[in-house]
Amino acid sequence: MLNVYGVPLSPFVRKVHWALAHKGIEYNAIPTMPGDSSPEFRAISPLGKIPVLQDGDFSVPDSSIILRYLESKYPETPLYPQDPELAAQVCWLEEYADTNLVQACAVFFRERLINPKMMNKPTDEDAIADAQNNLIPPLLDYLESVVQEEGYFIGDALSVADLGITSAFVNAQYGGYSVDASTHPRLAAYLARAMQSPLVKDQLAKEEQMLKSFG
Ligand SMILES: N[C@@H](CCC(=O)N[C@@H](CS)C(=O)NCC(=O)O)C(=O)O
Repeated sequence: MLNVYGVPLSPFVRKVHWALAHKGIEYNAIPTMPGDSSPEFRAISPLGKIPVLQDGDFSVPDSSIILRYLESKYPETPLYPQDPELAAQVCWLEEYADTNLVQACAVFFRERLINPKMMNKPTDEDAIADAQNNLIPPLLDYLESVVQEEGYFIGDALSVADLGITSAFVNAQYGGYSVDASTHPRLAAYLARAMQSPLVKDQLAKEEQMLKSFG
């Protein structure tokens, strides 16, 4: 069976769990914290990052590469459109989500959950204000200009763009942030649809136990 190293509160690990669930592939989730320094983990994750996928003797890190591997190996229930332009667009949106969007969303998660409840550190309200006022608005403006009014983020089927974007916003939501429907109505409506989808609801229910441990 496949092994996925990481913890699902990581937006990148969550993407991999969602992709596997969407494709109906069973796997073992191997709890591993970011930066794990054990030689066994470093051997399969040279950058020390989660997630890593292990498939027998083969292993590969990085959520986007893992998703591409899963698509090649299990092409049923695809996560990439056939159309070349649409395929490029969903990969770009996945990249956008995995970089600047995750970074901005992570501020709320870190400052309102990880630091005060796990690291015994005070919340940095200036960092939250900076994310809210400077980091997030241009990202939301861009996403608002691309997202469809109905259905998936783009295209007519679930794609890696949906996984990346929704997963990033889950972390912001855990940190008490939500997109304002009065300024970004299409994006807010999309996120409401995505969060209510059976795949996402089912997967987030599995994270609840871990969240409760934060108190
Ligand atoms: N591009 C990578 C990013 C993975 C990543 O940054 N993971 C974080 C956890 S959310 C991590 O393991 N950080 C540990 C570190 O940077 O040492 C992916 O898509 O998997």
